Amino acid sequence: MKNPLYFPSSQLISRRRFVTGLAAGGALLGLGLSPARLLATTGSTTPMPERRGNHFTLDIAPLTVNFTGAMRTATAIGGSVPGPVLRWREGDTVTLDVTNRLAVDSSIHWHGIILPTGMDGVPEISYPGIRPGETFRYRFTVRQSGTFWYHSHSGFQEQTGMYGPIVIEPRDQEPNPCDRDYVVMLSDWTDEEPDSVYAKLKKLSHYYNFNERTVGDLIGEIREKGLARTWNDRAMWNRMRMSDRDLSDVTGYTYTYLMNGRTPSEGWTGLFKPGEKVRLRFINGSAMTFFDVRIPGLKMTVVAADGQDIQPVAVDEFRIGVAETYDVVVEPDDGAYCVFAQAIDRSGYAHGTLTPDISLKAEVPPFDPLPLLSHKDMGMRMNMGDMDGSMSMGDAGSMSMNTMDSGNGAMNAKTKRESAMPGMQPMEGADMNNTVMGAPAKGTMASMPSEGMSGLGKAGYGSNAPVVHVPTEFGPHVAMRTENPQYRLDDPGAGLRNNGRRVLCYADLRNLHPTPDPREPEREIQLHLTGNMSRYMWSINGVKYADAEPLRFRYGERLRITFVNDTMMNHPMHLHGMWSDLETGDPKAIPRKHTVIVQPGSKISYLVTADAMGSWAYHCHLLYHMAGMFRKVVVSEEGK
Ligand SMILES: [Cu+2]
Repeated sequence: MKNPLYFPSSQLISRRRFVTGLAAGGALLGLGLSPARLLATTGSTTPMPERRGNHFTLDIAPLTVNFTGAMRTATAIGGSVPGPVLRWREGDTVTLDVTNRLAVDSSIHWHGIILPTGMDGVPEISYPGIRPGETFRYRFTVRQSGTFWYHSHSGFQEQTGMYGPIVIEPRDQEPNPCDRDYVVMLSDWTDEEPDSVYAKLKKLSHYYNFNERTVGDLIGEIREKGLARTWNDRAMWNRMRMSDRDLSDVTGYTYTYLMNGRTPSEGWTGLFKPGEKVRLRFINGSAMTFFDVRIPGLKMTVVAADGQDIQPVAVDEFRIGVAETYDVVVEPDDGAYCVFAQAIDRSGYAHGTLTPDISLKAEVPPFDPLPLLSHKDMGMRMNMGDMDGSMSMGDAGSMSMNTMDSGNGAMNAKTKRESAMPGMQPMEGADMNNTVMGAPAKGTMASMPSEGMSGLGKAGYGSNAPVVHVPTEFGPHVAMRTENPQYRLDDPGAGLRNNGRRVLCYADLRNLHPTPDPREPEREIQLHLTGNMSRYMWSINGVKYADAEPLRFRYGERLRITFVNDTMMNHPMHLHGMWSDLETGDPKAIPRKHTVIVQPGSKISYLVTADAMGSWAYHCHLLYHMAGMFRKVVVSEEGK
């Protein structure tokens, strides 16, 4: 690929920022260097700081850090970035005294932990937050085990370092005993103030995205596809004010990606003895970054997702969305291995080394090619034969967009009427194979039993409800609406399709234990993830949080949430206080997650047992999307 990093002249980079990018690896591409030429230096093996027991004292305080060659002030919890690993035991009652030594309000949320609403740590929803100088005592009984994490739920503090891992030892026997156990926490650091990052995104949403096509790319594309088709494709993307390389809002241009707080130039190091089983607990504690993770030369057996044991599945690679966790078991033999976590937009990476010998080095692999978003990522109808998703605008037809120049009422009225059509077709599930890569794998929705094709759809198989774009979704604040969103559980996502590796996808997730609540859903709520990238406005059903009514669940009910993604980005949706039982095609082994990626232009469904009274947060976990793409959930006896 020629000149994949294109620096618009209007965005001259300062020397300092260039060094930042270099540290992140992203700028190496611009220089024509491959990260493969860098050998991972085996850094120190200083373990992550760790606290154990059932009474913890944690301070939130400023901390001077230097990740890029420049001194900056982080917001740290427990004296380090990331914060210390908190080790709890299932069944224990833990007490956590958290003192705010900042000049501003703060908070700590225990991500994925099932607890009373008052202990959840979300300002204005669970409690008032922690004022400067105050100590808040959290106290709750730990009713689960596995890998989780904690972070600030105030402003942009999470971006400045307020996050840390939680590991909960099971009360019963661990189903996958290992000889070694490491936390691998991924995160994204910027030397900029998060407020300034956000302001730049508001002003120019492409500010950090240098993956726009160059003139050279255009010439190559014309040669390959012909002028007419190239023109159609590009005209469409331009009308949408989006780019087929819009994978991340914020990139390696400003971010330095960290693994357990180590920069790419240091790397994290984990030691093992040959023959040992090593458990790696991956946690994505980033503000904005999805990572694609692999360990060249090693199969990874995924044994837990979001802290919950699953039926083991051996893969070469997995994508981890913001706030998700995956536990994998590896069995390395003699030699050093690179734990490689490249950002989804290939603008940088975090890495570590698994090695039996501190002096052994593992080579950092080159980046994978830049993923291109396809029409599939827009939820367009596709021809059966068009498996690669590349097709011209003329073929797609029914995609609806609001554009700056044609987003008028007449057009909206027309698209609204049309949009109701695809979902009305009774056999909506029947053409799901269209979007599956290659042959349908297990968990394909096409295997849905026919008796489940009426009403709400059987628990475990997803929804039969028509996709409806509600009136609030129409207007300049919503740039696009997907016309034919599909379940894409078998799709590993843009950049990971057909890459020759066995890549984890949601269809692989099967709970290790029988589905805890096998009831059928009593009702379904369809939520559309909406936005306008060019204005950097994000919302649900076209309504931002500030203008939204709470979602109301009736205590004890079993309901289904179906998300439809009417944007071009992945959104990791996080429901607090209750599990998201992801419908991956097996009602007997429904996996429980706390954070579910909704792929661009797709839909996804999960079941929720409303077993937690009170008020809860429900939001996209991309930090700069959260203000708009957020809802309060109220669980009460009456449910209204
Ligand atoms: Cu989002």
